[in-house]
Amino acid sequence: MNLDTKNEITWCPGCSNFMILNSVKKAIKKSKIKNFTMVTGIGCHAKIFDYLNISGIYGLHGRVLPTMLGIKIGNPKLNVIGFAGDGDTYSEGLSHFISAGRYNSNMTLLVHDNQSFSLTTGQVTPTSQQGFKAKSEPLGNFNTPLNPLKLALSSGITFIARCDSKDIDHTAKIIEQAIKHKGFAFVEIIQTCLIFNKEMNNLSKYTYKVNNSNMKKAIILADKWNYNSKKGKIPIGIIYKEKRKTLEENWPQLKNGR
Ligand SMILES: Cc1ncc(C[n+]2csc(CCOP(=O)(O)OP(=O)(O)O)c2C)c(N)n1
Ligand code: SF4
Repeated sequence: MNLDTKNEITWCPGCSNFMILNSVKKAIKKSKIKNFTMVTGIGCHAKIFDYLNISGIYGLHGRVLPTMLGIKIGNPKLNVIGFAGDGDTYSEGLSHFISAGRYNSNMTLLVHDNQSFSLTTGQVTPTSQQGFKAKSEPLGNFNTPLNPLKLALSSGITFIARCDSKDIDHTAKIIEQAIKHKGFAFVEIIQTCLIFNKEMNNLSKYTYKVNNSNMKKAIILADKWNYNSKKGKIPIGIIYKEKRKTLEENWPQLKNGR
C-alpha cells in the first residue's frame, strides 16, 4: 500500500508532526488492514490529510469525532482514523470526546498534543502548562491543565494510550494496537511545537514505558504527570484497555455492516 503523496510538506522543519506521520504509515503497513478512511480537524496536525494517501474528510476544527461517527454509521466496514489537535479535541470538541467513550464505536482517534493552538500562531489550550505566556495570555496562563487521560478514563474509553512522538517505533506499535482494538481507541501523542510552546519541547527524558489494563493502576498512571511540571515521570504506552460491546455490535441496524 503506497501511503505517500507528492504534496509539498509545509510543517516547520523539525516539527514532530513528521514523526507522527512516519509512525502512522508504519502502523498501517504493519497492521495489514485495508479500507481506511481518515478525518482531520483544522490545525497544523490536520495538514497530515495532504501527506497521507488515504481518502477521507478534511473536517472542521472540533468536529473530528462526530464526522468519524457519521462515516462509521454510513459504512461500519470502514476503518476510521481521526487526527486532531489538543485545542481541537479538548476545547471546541470536548463534549464529543466524552460521548465517544460512551458510544464505543470501533474507531481510532490520534490527538497531536503540543499544548498549544499552533496554526493560529500560539494560544493557550486546555492542556497548556501554567504560566505559559502566549498571545491569548500575555500575563501567563493561570489555569491548571486538563489531564486528558483522567478524562478518558471517566468517559469510559475502552483503549487509552499515550505516546511520545519522538519515539517513532513505539508510537507505531501503539497506533497499530489502537487500530486493531475493537471499540473506541484514543491515543494521546505528546508532540513538540518548536515555535509556539518551546518550554514543553524536551519531555522525552521524563518518559517510561507501561502496558496496563487494570483500572486501579490506570488511575495511578494517569495521575503521574499533570501536563505542568517537569518533575517526576511521564508514562507512555497503553494506560488502560478493556473489552466492551461496540456501537456496531449494539445497534441491530449496523450489525451486518450494511
Ligand atoms: C470552528 C472553528 N473554530 C476556530 C477555528 C480557528 N482555528 C483554526 S486552527 C486553530 C488552532 C488549532 O489548534 P490545535 O487543534 O491545537 O492544532 P495545532 O494547530 O496545534 O496542530 C483554530 C483555533 C476554526 N478554523 N474553526
Ligand atoms: S507551528 Fe509548531 S506544530 Fe505547527 S508546524 Fe510549526 S512546529 Fe509544527
